[in-house]
Amino acid sequence: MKANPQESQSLVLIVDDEPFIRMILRNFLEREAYQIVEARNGIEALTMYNKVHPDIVLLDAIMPDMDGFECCTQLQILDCSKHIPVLMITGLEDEESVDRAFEVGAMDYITKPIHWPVLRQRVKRLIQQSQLQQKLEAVNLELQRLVTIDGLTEVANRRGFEEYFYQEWQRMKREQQPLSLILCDVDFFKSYNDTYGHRVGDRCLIKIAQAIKDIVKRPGDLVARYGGEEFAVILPNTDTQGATYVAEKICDAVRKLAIPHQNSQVSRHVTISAGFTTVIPQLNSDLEEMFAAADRALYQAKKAGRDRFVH
Ligand code: GH3
Ligand code: MG
Ligand code: MG
Ligand code: MG
Repeated sequence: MKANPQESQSLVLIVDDEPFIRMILRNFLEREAYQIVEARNGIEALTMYNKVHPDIVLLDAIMPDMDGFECCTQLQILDCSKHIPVLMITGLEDEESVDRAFEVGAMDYITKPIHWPVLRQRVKRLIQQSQLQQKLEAVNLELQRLVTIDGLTEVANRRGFEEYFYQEWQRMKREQQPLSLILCDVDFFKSYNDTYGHRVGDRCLIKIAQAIKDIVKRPGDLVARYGGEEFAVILPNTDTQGATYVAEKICDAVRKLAIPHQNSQVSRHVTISAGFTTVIPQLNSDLEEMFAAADRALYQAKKAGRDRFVH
């Protein structure tokens, strides 16, 4: 029974100090349509691993320079997230060696003389498991990303906002750097919905989110929709002057979208109000107080006539 086509492209790293063992393993696995690379000891194996990133490592235990146990330990350190399948193939049959092999991260263990049908199945299964594991990890990462993204506007959602705000708050506290938070709220948006309908309202929010994203582009900055028609911008390492610049540009960009709003009481177009605050987080200060300060500034902007920012 041959390996299936997907596995046939898999790359096997054979590590053994005996040329004869390497040769018979190579011959057998090449017949199974695997690609093969070889190493003569642990040190060569690590170099080769870094160079070609094989799908599986067949690892002898006793070798000069660096043995299989040490090599396996080092492989886990190199790529701890990738779950490299290491299959130990060794003459050592004692309990201690078996235990040690699994402790240092080997995924499977077979003894010499090699039972070829068993080897074939183990190699096949280990590669399949590792590929499945990698796919699951990719799906998991994507899911983690999705739960922090707002489905409508594709900026961060409230959860993404809260996680990032907390993270950057802690970082700015450690680094004693200024953190700025801008809160934006669309003016008279209830009447916008009442006038144009909820779907047009949604499209308006998408445009506003995009306009904000186009301005807030520095790596480390985050745009979020933290409420219905409320957006937040987190600006790490940004002082009052920087935040003033960004807040002004955001208000201006929304004005320039020139989205008609015939029932707005401040303009013929959709506008936003914004409030921001800048702090260097201290040990005894807390981030809810920072959020509340930005919210108070936003309220002041509303009270002062909307279509403006206050800090
Ligand atoms: P103000 O200038 O004081 O902010 O007035 P406002 O009408 O914007 O304030 P209010 O908080 O009373 O209304 C917010 C409105 O935003 C309520 C709701 O109709 C609308 N809204 C909230 N979330 C969404 C959404 O996801 N889609 C749409 N289309 N509208 C939303
Ligand atoms: Mg050996
Ligand atoms: Mg609101
Ligand atoms: Mg509003």
